[in-house]
Formats: sequence, C-alpha cells, structure tokens
Amino acid sequence: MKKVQSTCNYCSIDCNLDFYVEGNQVVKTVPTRGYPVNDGFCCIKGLSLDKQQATVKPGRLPKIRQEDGSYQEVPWEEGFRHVAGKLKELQEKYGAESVAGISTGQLTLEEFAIFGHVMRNYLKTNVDGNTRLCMATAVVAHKQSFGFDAPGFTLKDLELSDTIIFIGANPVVAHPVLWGRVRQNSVPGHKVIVIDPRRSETAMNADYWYGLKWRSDLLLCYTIANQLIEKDYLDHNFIQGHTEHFEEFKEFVKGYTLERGAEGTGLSPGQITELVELIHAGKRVSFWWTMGVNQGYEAVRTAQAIINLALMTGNIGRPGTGANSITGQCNAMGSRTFSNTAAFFGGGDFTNPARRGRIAQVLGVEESMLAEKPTKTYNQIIEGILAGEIKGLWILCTNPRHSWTNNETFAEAVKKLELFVVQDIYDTIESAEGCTVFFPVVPGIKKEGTYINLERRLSAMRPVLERGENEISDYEAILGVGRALGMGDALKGWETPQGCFRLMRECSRNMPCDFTGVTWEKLENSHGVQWPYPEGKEEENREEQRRLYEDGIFFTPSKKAQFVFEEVRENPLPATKEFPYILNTGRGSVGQWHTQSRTKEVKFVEDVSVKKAYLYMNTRLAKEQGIQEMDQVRVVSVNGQWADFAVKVTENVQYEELYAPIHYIECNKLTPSLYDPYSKEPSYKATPVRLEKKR
Ligand SMILES: Nc1nc2c(c(=O)[nH]1)N[C@H]1C(S)=C(S)[C@@H](COP(=O)(O)OP(=O)(O)OC[C@H]3O[C@@H](n4cnc5c(=O)[nH]c(N)nc54)[C@H](O)[C@@H]3O)O[C@H]1N2
Ligand SMILES: Nc1nc2c(c(=O)[nH]1)N[C@H]1C(S)=C(S)[C@@H](COP(=O)(O)OP(=O)(O)OC[C@H]3O[C@@H](n4cnc5c(=O)[nH]c(N)nc54)[C@H](O)[C@@H]3O)O[C@H]1N2
Ligand code: SF4
Ligand SMILES: [Mo]
Repeated sequence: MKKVQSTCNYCSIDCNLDFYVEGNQVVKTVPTRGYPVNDGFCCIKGLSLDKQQATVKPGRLPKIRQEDGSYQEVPWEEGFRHVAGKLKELQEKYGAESVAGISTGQLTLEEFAIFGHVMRNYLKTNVDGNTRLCMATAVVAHKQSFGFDAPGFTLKDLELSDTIIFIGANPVVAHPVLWGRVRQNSVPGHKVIVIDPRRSETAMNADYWYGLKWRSDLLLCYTIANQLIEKDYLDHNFIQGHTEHFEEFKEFVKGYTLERGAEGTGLSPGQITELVELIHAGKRVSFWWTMGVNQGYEAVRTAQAIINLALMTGNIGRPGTGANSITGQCNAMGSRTFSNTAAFFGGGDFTNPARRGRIAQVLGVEESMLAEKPTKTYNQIIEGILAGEIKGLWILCTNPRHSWTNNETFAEAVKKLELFVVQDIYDTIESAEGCTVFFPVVPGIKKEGTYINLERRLSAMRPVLERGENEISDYEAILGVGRALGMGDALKGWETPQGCFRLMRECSRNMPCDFTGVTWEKLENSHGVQWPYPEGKEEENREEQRRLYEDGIFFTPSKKAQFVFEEVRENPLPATKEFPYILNTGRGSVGQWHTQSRTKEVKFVEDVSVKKAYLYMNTRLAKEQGIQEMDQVRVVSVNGQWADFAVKVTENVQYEELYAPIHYIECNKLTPSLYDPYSKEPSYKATPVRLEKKR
C-alpha cells in the first residue's frame, strides 16, 4: 500500500491528508498528523475527497457542439486546435479584447498562472476569476492599508488571542478546522465575539453575539473607533511609529456618535459600549472577517475600518492579534498573486517599468508581450458579452450560471457567444449548458501543483491516483491550447507544472511574497511553508507558524500602515414598502460546497442535505404570514426575478431577514447587480425582496 500526502482542494485551510492507495484506488484517507494547519483533523469534505472524485468519469474526450446542437467528441489535439483557431478568428474579426476568460481560486497555482500567461500576456485579453466574488474586497483593502495584499496572521493566532472577534464570518460551517483552532485556545478567560445580523452557528457557540442590522458594519466600526478615541483606549506609540493619517481619521470619526451608531446598527448604546470595553480589556485582540464584510456595496471601506481598529489599538503584528481576512477557496491566496489578472505574477503593477523588465526577463519574453493593464472585472466581462463586445469566453473550475450574482444575466449572456469553452470535471454543471466546447479534465486527486492557504502557506498537491488514457489535467489543457495558438518559445519553461513553479518562484523574488527558498521537492511530504521564505534566509524563517508585521513595518512606500476611511454611504438598495424584507445569503452546511457539483456526489453528504432550495424565516414573520415549516413561498426580488423556496422557521434570523443557503441555483436568481465601487465584488448579502405565499 502506498501513502501519498496531498492537499484538500475545497476550502482555504488547505488541510493535508494522507491517502493510502492500493491498485490505483484510495482505500483510506487520514488527515496528516503533525501538519501545522490541521494536525490530524479535517472536515467531512476532505475526508470524502476520494469518494467525490471517484464519481468523475475517467478517459473522456473534449466535446464540440455541432450545428444541430449535438456534441461530438474529438481527440484532445483537435480540441486544442479548434479552441485556438476560434480564439484567433474572433480576435482578428472583433479585436483582441473580444475574447475573455473566467478563472478560479480552486486550481493549482501553476494552472491559473499558465492561463494568465496564455490569455493575458499572449492574447492580450481579459481574465478575471471567481475570487472577484470572494476576496477582491480584502485584496484592495490590504493593498491600500498595508501596501500589499498580505494578510499577516498565522492560524496559531487563534490559539493565542484573548479576544477573538468574528465579523461576517461563520467558521463553524465554513472553516471548521479554523474553528477547531479557536477551541484549542487555552488563554484563561478568552472571549469569542460574533458580529453578524444572523444568529449563525458561530454566534450560537460564542460568548457574545451582536446581531446588528445588515450592512451597518461600517457605521459600527466608526462608532467604536470614535469611542476608543474619546476614552483614550489607544496605543499611541504604535499609531505614532507605524501608521499614517490617524489625525485626519480622529477628526473624521467625531461625527460617529454613540447615538448615531446605535440608531443605524440597531444595537443599543450599551451593547456598543460593551464591545468597546471588550476591545480595550483585551491584551491580544484579533479581528477576523469573511464574506459578511467582503460582499457589500461599501465593503472595502468596511474591511479597512476593521483594520483601523486593530491599528489604533496596536493589535497587529503581535501573537494573537491582527485584522485578519479569512480566505474562502483552497487557492484563492495563490490566484490573488499568481494569476496575472489584477497584478503581475508575484505582485506589482502592469505599468511599473522595473517590474515589467523583471517579469519579461524571468519569462524569457519581450516586454511587449506582457499584459499592459489590469483585467476587466468579472461584471465588465459579463456586461461586455451582453453588449456584444465579447464573443468568446473560456471558463474553468467555476460555475457562474449558478454562483454569479443575478445569475439569469449569465444565462442570457452566454447565448450571445460564438465560442464558449467550459473546462470542468463534470459536464453536468449548470454552466456547461449551451457551451460550444467542453474540456473534461481530471480532478485534483490526479494532479500535481501548489496551493497557498489563508495564512500564506504553500503546500503540495501530489497525484494520488494514476491517470488513464486521454486523461489530462487543467495544466495540460491550457498548455495544449497555448501550443496550438503558436506560442512557441513563449512557452519555454512552462512545459510542466514544476517548470511553471520555478518561473513563479523567480517572479516572487524580492517581492513581499518571496518564496525563492522553497523548492518543489522540499514541499513534498512537508509541513508546508509560509511566504515570505526568501532564498538564503531559510534559517531565519525556520518557525513553522509565522506572522507578518511583527517589526511594525508595512509594505507602503513610507513603511507605515494607512488609516483609510470614507463617509458611510446611503444604502443604494434599501428595503422599501414594496420590498420590505432582506435576503441574506451564505453557506448552508459543512458538507455542502458552493454550487454542489462536487458534494452532491457524496452519498453521506447528500443523504443529510436538503434537496431543494430553502430559506430561514423568523418565527414571528412566519406566523404573521400564516406560513408553516416547509411551506413553499415565492420570493420576488428587487432585481425583477422570483423564485420558490421551502421555509424553515427559526429564531435565528431577524424579523425582516430571510437567509438562503447559496447551494441552490434559486439563490442567485434573486441577488442584484450591485458592486463595491473599489473591488467590484458583488453585494450578495442584502437583497430587498417581498414574499408571496404559494398556494
Ligand atoms: N461548507 C462550506 N464551507 C465553505 C464554503 C462552502 O461553500 N461550503 N465556501 C468557502 C468559501 S469560497 C468562502 S468565501 C467561505 C465563506 O465563509 P463565510 O464568509 O464565513 O460564510 P458565509 O456564510 O458566506 O457568510 C458569513 C456570515 O456573514 C453574515 N452576514 C451577512 N450580512 C452581514 C452583514 O451585513 N454584516 C455582518 N457582520 N455579517 C453579515 C451571514 O449571516 C453569515 O453568517 O467559506 C468557505 N468554506
Ligand atoms: N448569493 C451568494 N452567492 C455567492 C456567494 C455568497 O456568499 N452568496 N459566495 C461567492 C463566493 S465567495 C464564491 S468563492 C463563489 C463560488 O462559486 P463557483 O466557483 O462557481 O462554485 P464551485 O461550485 O466551487 O465551482 C467550482 C467548479 O469547478 C469544478 N471543478 C472542481 N475541481 C476541478 C478541477 O480540478 N478542474 C476544473 N477545471 N474544474 C473543477 C466543479 O465541478 C465546479 O463546477 O460563489 C459566490 N457566490
Ligand atoms: S476544513 Fe477545508 S481544507 Fe480542511 S478538509 Fe475541510 S474543506 Fe478541506
Ligand atoms: Mo469564496
């Protein structure tokens, strides 16, 4: 029996697992002991990886849609030629930017890197990722406040913190292993605090729950900041030595009085004061935020308002502290820095001459081949298709027909495409409907590559099972199209994932994410390595759980962190008489993953999952509406669409609030086309709706 250590490719924790293999079948899966992230633990999704991936049919060939709508299988080489030919044809006919890609945070670093090279450099076009739906807000917030997209924490901080504050994060469901780390916290008297309009599973397990009004976090943070200043609960040395613009911030928050904060958040003045005192009493306060913050119309400023609280109280860079953004997908951190979409490989602006020169040198191409500007954003790509400007789309490892906000717009858009390539492990996903080409690729269990987790840790994915005839990986599919495009020498060094890893490592040199001290071989069967890990400084970075900013030095030109702030905006989509309720959305259960293409394949997850779309409704509202448990209601959204849901009656949502898990396509039928102005991340979590009972 052979043992292969590899990485779970669901969530951003990147648990490592030992797969025991006999006769090319997994006979046992055990969470890797001693791995610093999950040390012998994992969740049901990781444990059932082999079962899910066993449902991916082996040995399939690409399919091309024929004039009569039927699909014909073709050999891989022909598939590559077809896609390459079409991409070129469209570009010649309609211009370079008439084709686009939608990438992902769930592939290996090498896979989205080569996609970024082919599409963004060689074809000079746009590729955005599903990370736009998820982490774009944190990226912008980090860049502006810290100077680089560099979350500073290590998971160990959860065990060392005496005051753990979750804002718009539900780790009990979404990051169970992270929640496990909270439970391992043995600091006497430590407190867990949850800020969430909903009494989430995490709120139920916390010491304090602040059930504020949806979308009022920014107001709450400014009110808290003002209180901290008024009471002089500040770390003056830290502010003075390591930050900029505090004086302006201090003036700015004066308008955020306790009364105003209480009125807008729906919390009582006493609750806000209690929170202020809790922050002040903590010696090691850590703030953790996820999608309840990132997915809003003033999300970037909200994330930065959380960062401001950490900065002004000196809760950053020390054990158990930080303003910490929790990442979602297994390799979202990798895609943020190595997908060549919003910034160069390894970071840096596309217009920075020094960076251009360096990247061109590493990749061995002319500078003129490199992408010249950040990509069009996801919403601009969809709008471009709808406007008839984009005629070709290649999506991989994401299911936007289901997950995109206001998802009927995606269905509408793809009807206009002349080329629509879908690359996935399942051809049954909603997004594959109507594609002109389907590329069936092997699942993670048959691939190799690198992942970066939420605390910047690189880990190795290594093939657990051998591949059979015609089975190719995402990497090879993209490389195949690149070759068919005639990229020639521009693909030198890119022949294998390992080669790509070396190129990316070199691109990271002297950047904040420098991992030049990591080798492909050393990563295998390892404990993973957090960046930064520069060559020549391995000894200095020997610790397995490292945090950034311990020296109080940030990545901005002045080396100081920035207080960034802006007045609270009026909600562009408030509840109205016509749409009096607010649809909140998010994860439903530990076993279900996003659009469920994968987890519905696992019998023991499927057996306990609700089969049809449902939502949670407050007991009082249900009573008023004459609605009983599991009755069907029709929900009509401000976006003009409606959908039917079964009702689960609960005390855990507010009276005006409905909560729908995202694992059903109905959910995003109702969400609006509304984005944060800076990150362009969709505002998924607060849609005005009305109810109609179905008879
Ligand atoms: N089982 C499972 N785990 C997952 C995933 C999955 O699909 N299934 N997906 C992974 C991914 S990609 C991601 S990004 C993460 C997401 O992880 P989380 O962000 O933790 O999960 P969500 O359920 O999207 O949202 C978290 C909370 O935000 C709250 N919220 C909504 N509006 C507001 C608001 O205005 N203010 C505040 N403070 N809170 C609000 C919601 O009520 C919800 O409880 O989970 C990852 N883990
Ligand atoms: N209303 C609402 N909507 C949301 C959210 C929300 O909180 N509320 N959250 C948003 C967030 S945070 C996220 S991250 C997105 C997620 O949205 P998606 O990325 O669309 O969701 P997934 O179901 O993870 O899609 C991954 C796809 O990749 C396929 N796949 C798996 N492994 C491989 C592989 O190795 N290769 C290839 N090529 N394909 C593979 C799967 O079959 C699946 O079709 O949803 C967003 N949508
Ligand atoms: S916690 Fe995340 S990485 Fe760990 S097994 Fe579960 S889904 Fe996989
Ligand atoms: Mo996500």
